[in-house]
Amino acid sequence: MFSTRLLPLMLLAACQSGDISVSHVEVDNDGDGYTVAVDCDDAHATVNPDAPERCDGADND
Ligand SMILES: [Ca+2]
Ligand SMILES: [Ca+2]
Repeated sequence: MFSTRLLPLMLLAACQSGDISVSHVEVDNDGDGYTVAVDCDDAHATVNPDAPERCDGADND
């Protein structure tokens, strides 16, 4: 009975740590620390939600 009570917890832990199928929103293509879910330009590391807005015509934040 000990193992049957632990099994759901083990499956849950495995799902959280090893499932990469749900991680497309967690991909950080430019490596700036912001995933595609929050990074408005995931092709440029200088563009992220914490980047200062600069007068260069680009939307830096
Ligand atoms: Ca990024
Ligand atoms: Ca970016």
